[in-house]
Amino acid sequence: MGSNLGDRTANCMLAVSMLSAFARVTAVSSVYETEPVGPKDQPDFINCAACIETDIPPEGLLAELRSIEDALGRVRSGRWRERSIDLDIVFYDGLIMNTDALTIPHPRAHLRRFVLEPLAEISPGLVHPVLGVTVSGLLGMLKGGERVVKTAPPSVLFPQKPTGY
Ligand code: A4P
Ligand code: MG
Repeated sequence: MGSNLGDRTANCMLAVSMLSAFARVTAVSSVYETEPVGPKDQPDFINCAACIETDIPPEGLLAELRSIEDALGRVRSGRWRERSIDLDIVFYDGLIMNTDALTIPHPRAHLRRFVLEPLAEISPGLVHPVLGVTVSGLLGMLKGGERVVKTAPPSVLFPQKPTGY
């Protein structure tokens, strides 16, 4: 997830809390401040990653993520532009799919430090189903790129105790 408008960390925290209303949140990453990829005339992002368990299929999950984005006041001002919250599906099990609405794995995730650093923290051994490389392997293959700095621990995002259901 990413936010670069308003109280960026609070937006991510609220998004995790709204995810936990319908899915089991099994892990959250630290909070990272990241330089924008794409247009530079916008604020730095806060990015983080969550792992969830759910029975909801990908299309339904995307609809849930959309409604969280709407609830957190996202205004769609253009591709790669500033937003209060962006919730993307990076991986879904080992699923590979490509429809008009949904590409899984996310087609640019493996190229982005702001995705791979948080993900490597919670799922370093997860294998990218198309590339056949682990998340930590993909991170190791990245050269340079935009600045990514850890700013807060996972407990800031998800202070609740695991529900254990
Ligand atoms: N869509 C397709 N596949 C997916 C998926 N796996 N997960 C479709 C979520 N959505 C998916 O998304 C546009 C369309 O993507 C949706 O209608 C959905 O059906 P959007 O959230 O409305 O727009 P967007 O995020 O601006 O577009 P896009 O192309 O997905 O952007 P990216 O590639 O996700 O990049 N820099 C930093 N530092 N941190 C960031 O978080 N984010 C972006 C957005 C650019 N630069 C950034 C960051
Ligand atoms: Mg998005």
